[in-house]
Amino acid sequence: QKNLSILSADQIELGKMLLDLGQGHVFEHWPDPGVEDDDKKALLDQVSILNSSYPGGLSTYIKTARELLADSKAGKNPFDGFTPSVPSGEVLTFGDDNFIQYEESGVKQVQNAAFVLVAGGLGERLGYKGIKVALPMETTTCTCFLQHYIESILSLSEASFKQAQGCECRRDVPLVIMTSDDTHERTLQHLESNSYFGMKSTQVKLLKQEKVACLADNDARLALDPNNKFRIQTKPHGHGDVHALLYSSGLLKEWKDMGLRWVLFFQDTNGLLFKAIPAALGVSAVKEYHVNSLAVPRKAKEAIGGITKLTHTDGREMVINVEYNQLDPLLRATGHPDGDVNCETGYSPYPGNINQLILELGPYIDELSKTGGAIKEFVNPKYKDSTKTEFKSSTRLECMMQDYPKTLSPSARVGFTVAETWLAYAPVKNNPEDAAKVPKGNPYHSATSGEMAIYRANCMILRKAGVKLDDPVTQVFNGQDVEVWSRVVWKPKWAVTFTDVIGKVSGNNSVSQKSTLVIKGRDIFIKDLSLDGALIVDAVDNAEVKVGGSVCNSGWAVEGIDKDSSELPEEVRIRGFQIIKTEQLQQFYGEPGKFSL
Ligand code: UGB
Repeated sequence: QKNLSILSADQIELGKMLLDLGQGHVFEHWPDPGVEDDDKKALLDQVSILNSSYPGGLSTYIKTARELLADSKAGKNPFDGFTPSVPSGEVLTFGDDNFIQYEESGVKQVQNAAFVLVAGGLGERLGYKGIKVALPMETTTCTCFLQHYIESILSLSEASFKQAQGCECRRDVPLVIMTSDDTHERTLQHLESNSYFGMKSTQVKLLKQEKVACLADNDARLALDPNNKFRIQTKPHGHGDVHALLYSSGLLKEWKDMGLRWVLFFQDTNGLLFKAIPAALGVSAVKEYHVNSLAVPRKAKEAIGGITKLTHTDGREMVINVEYNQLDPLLRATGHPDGDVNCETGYSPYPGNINQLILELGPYIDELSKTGGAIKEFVNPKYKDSTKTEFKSSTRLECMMQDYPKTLSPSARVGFTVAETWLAYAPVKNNPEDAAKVPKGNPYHSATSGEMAIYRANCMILRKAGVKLDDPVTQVFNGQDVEVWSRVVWKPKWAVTFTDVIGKVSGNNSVSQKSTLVIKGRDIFIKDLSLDGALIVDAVDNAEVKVGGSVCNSGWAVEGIDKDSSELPEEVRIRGFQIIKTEQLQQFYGEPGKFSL
């Protein structure tokens, strides 16, 4: 009461709201007016942000928190009444006719799509200090994830425009990047200092997610920062925020008015993703899926969520990701005594969620008009003891973008598309120490395995296109056994689909295991090439280059390093190897025309 005089009318309203919500403890330690007044106002400014950035405001947040905390204390099963079963979806085999047709349909749709990258996570698990999107995807060319994503979108949209020529006007395909306080400035700076990697700056929008208030106890009392009693402690709310941010930004409506039909969501460090995107988008278009999750075959009990159909006793149905630690108990509790086990394919019948979602814009807007983009949340308090009355540290509500279908009506068309893991999924999430502890045969999901997966996928694609490539050798880097294939890398402008690759590779080509092949130009045609060394070819657009004959040199080697060696940059150390460039044939064709190497 005594501090009312120093506050504005809005701040007083916010204060009253907190009192009504049973949060009086936030003000208990406030000294008399005249002492620490700026700090008091700063607290209410923070309350204002916390209130306005959450759908329904702080009152909804606290009400939901009380309900979820009570459920958690009571040990309530979130799947009570639900029976799991295997949902239906499309299983792709890279390079067969079905795959090629879906790719073609997908490319056509890219002109009608918007891309959304969720990049608010700092990647504590990876132990890398920079933002993850700036991390080199591979160290042969040192292209970072963000550059690759942007170039892939630009090349796909170019291909889409060519296919649709004559019937549609050209669009700048939008890219949204969700950032957080942890990543926003550095993401913007990375884009600006690299001229947006060739995208128009107006094509890219950054939406920053806010953190949410931490909760100190089962009564959802807001936790004050232990180092600052005038600040409410906050933590990230999870990637599920992307839906509310897209909705409140007005972008969805803008996209609808532009005539767009699809929104594609993807994560920050999966260098393979764009190899599967065209076909998955094709599946969405052909099957008219409102929601399509790109998935990979999943070994039973593997630590990624499983896409599952859940049917409730009251008739509700949904196709949804069930996190791996919940799937096994759910199956056991519903008449599957062995839980999550592999079927005759050698994989779990529940495909692995890799969190790359394709939503149809119309139904998405309809749904968000009802929910405001709020996603079903969860809470994961760490209790001090079995009485579950006190927390070890404060907790908060969290939400995941893949939980979007939870509120959809049963008539919504929710499906999935399974692509082979080697083609679609190699995230960089784990630090070297944790990766080295991964049980043999399970994926490391480290910077080491992420880079090797790119060479492997490119080699497998070239093999499918008829190129003879040596088998890989196995090497150990940072305590991880990895297959080392020839280091083949191409820019998206050279090929974004398998059809592009087939159209640019012909005759009798061979590439030895020690080789490096980097293709940077668009119209580079590989014919009768025998490569044993390093070859880097670049060309301006409209320079058509035939690459063939025998290229033999000492090449570039992959050499193990000590991860603790302080002379090397962090992005090299987390891989456990570096590329030693001894000798190469490097050609750049800078003028339009026809050339032969
Ligand atoms: N992210 C945000 O943008 N904001 C946030 O608040 C948090 C994250 P993680 P996670 O593909 O293997 C997901 O931390 O959440 C971004 C699925 O839930 O890498 O542990 C962040 O920048 C899981 O089912 O992953 O696990 C990053 O781009 C499984 O599919 C993305 O969200 C798993 O991914 C994912 O964040 C997986």
